[in-house]
Amino acid sequence: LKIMSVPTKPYDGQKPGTSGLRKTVKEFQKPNYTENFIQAILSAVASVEKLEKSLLVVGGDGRFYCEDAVQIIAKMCAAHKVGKLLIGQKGIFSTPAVSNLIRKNNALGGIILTASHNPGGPNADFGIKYNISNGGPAPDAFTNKIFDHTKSIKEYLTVPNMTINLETLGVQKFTVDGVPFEVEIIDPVSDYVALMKDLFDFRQIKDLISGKGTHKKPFVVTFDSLHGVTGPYVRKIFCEELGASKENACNADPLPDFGGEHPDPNLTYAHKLVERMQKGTFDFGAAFDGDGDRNMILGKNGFFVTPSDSLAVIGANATCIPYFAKNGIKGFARSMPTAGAIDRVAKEMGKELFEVPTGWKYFGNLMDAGRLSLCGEESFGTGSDHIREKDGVWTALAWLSILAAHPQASVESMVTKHWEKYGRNFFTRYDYENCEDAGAKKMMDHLTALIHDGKIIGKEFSEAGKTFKLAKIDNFSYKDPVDNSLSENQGIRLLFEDGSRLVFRLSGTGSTGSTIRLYGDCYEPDQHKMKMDAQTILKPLISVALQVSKLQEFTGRNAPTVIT
Ligand code: VG1
Ligand code: CO
Repeated sequence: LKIMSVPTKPYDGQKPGTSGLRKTVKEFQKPNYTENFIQAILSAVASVEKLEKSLLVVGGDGRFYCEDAVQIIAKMCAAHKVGKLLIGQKGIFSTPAVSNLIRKNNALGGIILTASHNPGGPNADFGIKYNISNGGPAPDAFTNKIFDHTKSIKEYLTVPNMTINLETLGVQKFTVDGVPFEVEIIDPVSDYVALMKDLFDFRQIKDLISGKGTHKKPFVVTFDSLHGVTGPYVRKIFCEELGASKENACNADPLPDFGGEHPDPNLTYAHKLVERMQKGTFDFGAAFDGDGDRNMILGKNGFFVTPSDSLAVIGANATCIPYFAKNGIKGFARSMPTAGAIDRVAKEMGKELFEVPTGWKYFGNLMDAGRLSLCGEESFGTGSDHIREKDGVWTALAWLSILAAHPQASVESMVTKHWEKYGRNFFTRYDYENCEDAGAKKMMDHLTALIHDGKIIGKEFSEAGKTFKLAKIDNFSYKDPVDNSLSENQGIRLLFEDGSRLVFRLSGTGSTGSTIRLYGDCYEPDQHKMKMDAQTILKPLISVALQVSKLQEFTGRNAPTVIT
């Protein structure tokens, strides 16, 4: 086989966002579009590390175009004299599985093919993301390097006549310009299952599900994989290993278009699970996103656990999880817009608490430095330092471990007891998807002007009988305590005197237009208000947000696309 250099020209807009490059499939199918971006990744890697003879992990969530992309990547890696690729059968790996495999095999890195919770199919989205040797998403400094390469690219290297067989497990050997190149196709599930068995006590969870001993009756669990990548992981772990019934693993066959829906585990897009739970026959329900790093946890009758609360409950009960019981908790972290429920747990336990920008890449350094064990984001992401990605299936196992250690407890009782002890952080997020770029930018510029002007500080806003006095307004910036790198402009924050917060930022994961995210949260110690609806509690605060930002005026939107 021979290496070939193919001349090419830069494409605009190949800037990796919050989690890699996400565009429409049609965009990735443009001549050389995918090749350009892969070349930029490989050039960026080669500029800091030895790519020759290295090991890389490659796989994705099974969405449309995954297999084509794997073939392109294999040809190009061979041309760059990479030693070996570890690829999931049919090109499939969940994002957490890739993170694990990079770490387990001391790989140089991995290329993950996913647009996560975005829809898939020929008319929907695709994405490519590079993860570094710690198993986590490449940090900003590295993705900026990739972006620089996309802007100056003139050629890419490939081995046009090489095709790999993605079906058959085992090693395939090639010789490229006299140099050996190897591909190994592996079962996407087994290494991940082994890891979970290390972290959790499967016996204990199995007893909970079957209703053995102190549990007295079976704890009925159900899962919705939304036709994303987690289906095979759910079947193996929850059904085969832990005894959950097969019918209760729903939508567990990965489909290239996710059945035409959004593989996004929230109340809007996973409404079928919500409805199933509302029937009252299940004790526990969990849904996962396309690439398996997000989760939604529900209790009996559809009791919804806000991700910010889920993180706090897991934190407060961490010793129920063997991994934490053994290693201890080094520290906690959350992304800035995530409500501060975990902060109260950290304080009580005397642990460090970090507030980082949105996106999982900011947690990696803290974990590598041994300062962070458990972290999460409001966007249905929870995880620990067992890998360097958030992990949906892990979160469901964490919840089941905690429930197994509390016989007769329910998801709801765990959460309400938590509120009784710590008070409740109410949280909501309004997403205005696919707004016109110009309008969204004008709104952010308007808010930025308010920061510079400063006159708004001290101003009182009254809505629906509540008054909020603005204490501070800024654009969040984060200095990484490990490498001192600075990440600026991570979201405009309005902090009020009573502790309520509003955050505005533009999404970095959409494929077209601008998505505005508006986050609101407040803290409520009053026991009488514990069980109130978050939307009711936060309505006045959101009204203030709309008033201050002039969102409706700038975008023409009267209502959000999604509320979580
Ligand atoms: C969103 C979420 C963020 C998450 C990111 C990747 O980013 O808000 O919390 O880390 O998606 O998740 P943004 O920039 O659109 O707000 V995933 O499951 O798409 O890898
Ligand atoms: Co995801």
